[in-house]
Amino acid sequence: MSLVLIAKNRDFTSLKKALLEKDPNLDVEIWPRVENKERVNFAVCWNHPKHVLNSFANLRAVSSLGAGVNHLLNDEDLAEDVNICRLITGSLKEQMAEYVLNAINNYRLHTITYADQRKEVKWESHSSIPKKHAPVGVLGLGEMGEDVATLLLQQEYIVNSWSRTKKEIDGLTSFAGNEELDDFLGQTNIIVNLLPLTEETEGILDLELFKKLRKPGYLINVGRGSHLVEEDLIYALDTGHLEGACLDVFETEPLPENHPFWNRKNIMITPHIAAITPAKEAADVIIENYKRALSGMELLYEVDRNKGY
Ligand code: NDP
Ligand code: OXD
Repeated sequence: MSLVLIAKNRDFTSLKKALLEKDPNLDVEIWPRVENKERVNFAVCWNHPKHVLNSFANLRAVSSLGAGVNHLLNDEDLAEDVNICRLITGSLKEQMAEYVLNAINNYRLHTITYADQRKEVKWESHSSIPKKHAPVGVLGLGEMGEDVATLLLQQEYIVNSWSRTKKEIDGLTSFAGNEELDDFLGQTNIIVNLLPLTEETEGILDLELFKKLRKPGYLINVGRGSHLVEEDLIYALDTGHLEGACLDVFETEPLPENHPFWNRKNIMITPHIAAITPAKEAADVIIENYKRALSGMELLYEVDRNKGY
């Protein structure tokens, strides 16, 4: 029995070390150096290459190295009876909440504008946007979205959320389903995308959606690049439907050097770092799920293939 770590261009040294520190008897291999593929029962994947998973005939479960599983659900080679799970840790949620709060504060307090002005030796003040004039709308109130909303509520923001099912959190206004999306947008200035990428949510961040936001609108995309229609963002910024955006995820990563987003002062860009899975915490969840997979138990954060997340 063995566990394999699979990714393109990723150094797994610290994760392997953390796994072996927790359980020295574990048999951990790093793809592509897998001695005996027949022995592999569990895989941990991030941006794995095509057709690699069907080379493991005795695979029982696959874990994402993060919260998103679109890369696994889109893998047509993954057999129906292989269970899929996500990797959620406390620190992942905390980092995400801090990232979003920071992005909102940068926007409200014009931090990026002042950094740009410094380069131009320009002394000019801008009024900050009061919290009460900037209701935040969180698209997707799952593991990440809930922590983001909770931190923003603690910071006395007005917070709305949109999900498939209604949520009950003190102080939060919850909207659910397609029929309530327009109401949610109409009460939101700063929109934070934390939806999973599914057939239903792909391309959801488009011009139609931006037009329905309260003005001034601001976008924070920490979900996936394919949630956003990139040319619609440019158009929305040029026509005043949005004032700016903070993007952590992109259709193509790394963002190509000649991409138009790089030249936009009102687009803040980070290289997919909003929340990074820490090796030690990841090792705890991976080992627990490896044991569960071997004994046929339900996995932690198991994905419902029918729902698509
Ligand atoms: P969850 O699966 O825990 O939550 C998903 C949320 O989206 C749920 O509230 C769900 O509703 C809602 N949702 C799903 N489909 C729809 C739909 N069609 N209409 C309305 N609501 C919908 O996901 P996580 O919070 O763990 O993560 C969300 C995404 O964030 C990940 O898939 C990943 O892409 C991204 N991510 C990005 C990171 C980064 O570093 N940039 C780090 C971590 C995650 P309901 O609650 O009703 O089921
Ligand atoms: C994740 C991510 O899904 O980092 O965890 O994007």
